[in-house]
Amino acid sequence: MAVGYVSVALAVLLQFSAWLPVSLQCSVSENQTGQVIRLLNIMVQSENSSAANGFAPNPSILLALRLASYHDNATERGMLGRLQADAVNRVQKGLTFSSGTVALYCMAMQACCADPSLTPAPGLKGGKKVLDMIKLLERKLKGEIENIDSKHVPLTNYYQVGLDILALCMMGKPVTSHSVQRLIAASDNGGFSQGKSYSVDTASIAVLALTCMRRSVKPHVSVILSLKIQNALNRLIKNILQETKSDGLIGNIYSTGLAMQALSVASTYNCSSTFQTVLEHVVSGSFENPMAASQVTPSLENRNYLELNKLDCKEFKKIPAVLPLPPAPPTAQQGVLTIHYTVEDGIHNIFKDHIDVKVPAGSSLLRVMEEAAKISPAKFSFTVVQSSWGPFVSSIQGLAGNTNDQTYWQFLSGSTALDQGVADYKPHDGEIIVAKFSKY
Ligand code: B12
Repeated sequence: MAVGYVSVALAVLLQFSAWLPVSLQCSVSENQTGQVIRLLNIMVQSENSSAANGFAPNPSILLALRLASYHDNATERGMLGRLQADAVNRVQKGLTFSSGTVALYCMAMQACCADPSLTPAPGLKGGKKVLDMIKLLERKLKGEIENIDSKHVPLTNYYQVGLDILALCMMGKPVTSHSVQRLIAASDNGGFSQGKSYSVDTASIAVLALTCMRRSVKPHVSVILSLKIQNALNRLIKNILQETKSDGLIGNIYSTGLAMQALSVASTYNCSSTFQTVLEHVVSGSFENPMAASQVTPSLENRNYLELNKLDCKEFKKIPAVLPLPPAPPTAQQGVLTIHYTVEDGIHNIFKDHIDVKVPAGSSLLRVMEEAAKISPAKFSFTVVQSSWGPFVSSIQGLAGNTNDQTYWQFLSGSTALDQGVADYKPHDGEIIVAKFSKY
């Protein structure tokens, strides 16, 4: 009886709360649209400059631009053409093309209403006029799954396996139940963790992929698979929600956008405090990195990757004129900063070197590392590889991270892992920065 009263009271409360304006704020209101436009401009400007420099476009950015309600037609069209040309070039020359990159290329093409299986390829070997990106993605996913079967780890990572399944499913292509079950098994057996922390980003992509699969698998054809997918989704949603912080962020600020997409398609959650905190971060400049902007923008307008094949490619609402960005606020610290920088082999414990570095206020961690390398190259020289997020530190003191061994250079402030890369993170005076060779 008591339970009955409680549930009636709860039902009334839930109905009532639906009328409270605060619970409705899960996407930008009219007077907040400027923040979305600012992020769109950051992405458009970065793409225009990479086009001018002959760099390949970023498919995550094209995806985000296509999902937005405002558009820059010329940039999007130009990006699609360059994306198609880059895919053909990579295949022709046998350049690196990871499975997740192929998946993002396919999703971006699809969002532009271009069929990825008919990618124009004028100079392809064998007289073929088109490149079939879907077949390529199927082969890439097969490679990932075979590696999991034989070596218990994907060729890349489970974030990319999730992207592969999501892209194939969004293109209406069958995904083997074995592949889906490999993703589910990883989600249950710690495959989504990086070191000590749970990757909300990976879990969110898996939720989007599995939600797409759940919608496409006919329950009467495969009752068991449908049930397995639904149960996995329930567990993933629970895990993601468990990572919610007191300010509403889920994981960290850079995973929250993807988490919002996942939660909005697969469950009901109180999005308002999450949304408000994300918006505050947009205002305070946490998303100046165009890749970060691309992953958060869809959720600011309550959009998600499962909508990418429903977009209208004719109707464009132009992005209002580029608003002049306000000048960057003056950095609180002026003058010179001292950073205590340590480089440590945390796996074989062979070396641990320390240096105090002086840099001008407002310098990035990359600048600190460059200064350290100038002073003592034998101990602090390092290499980077460029990625969609900026420079990724691949080796320090000649010791390089490796996907097979699951090793990498992790960056910490004291004992807390940084949530930005070395080019974006700006250390403060007296900060202890540790680069630690670690396992993930
Ligand atoms: C997998 C992963 C890793 C793996 C990559 C190796 C592997 N096994 O593939 C490992 C564990 C090594 C890693 C390391 C780091 N990561 Co990481 N990573 C991811 C994750 C979950 C997926 C990346 C991916 O495969 N994308 C898909 C493919 C197709 O795109 P891609 O651009 O080709 O992917 C490559 C790059 O993204 C690169 N990479 C991965 N992480 C980072 C971080 C930075 C700053 C850079 C420049 C490059 C980079 O490795 C990918 C595989 O080759 C993303 C989540 C996300 N939301 O994007 C976080 C993510 C990109 N990482 C992040 C961070 C902060 C880091 C670290 C700086 C953490 C730290 N404190 O040390 C380090 C990088 C330090 C360094 N050496 O420079 C943040 C970046 C946020 C930001 N604003 O910059 C993200 C968004 C996670 C988060 N929510 O905090 N990462």
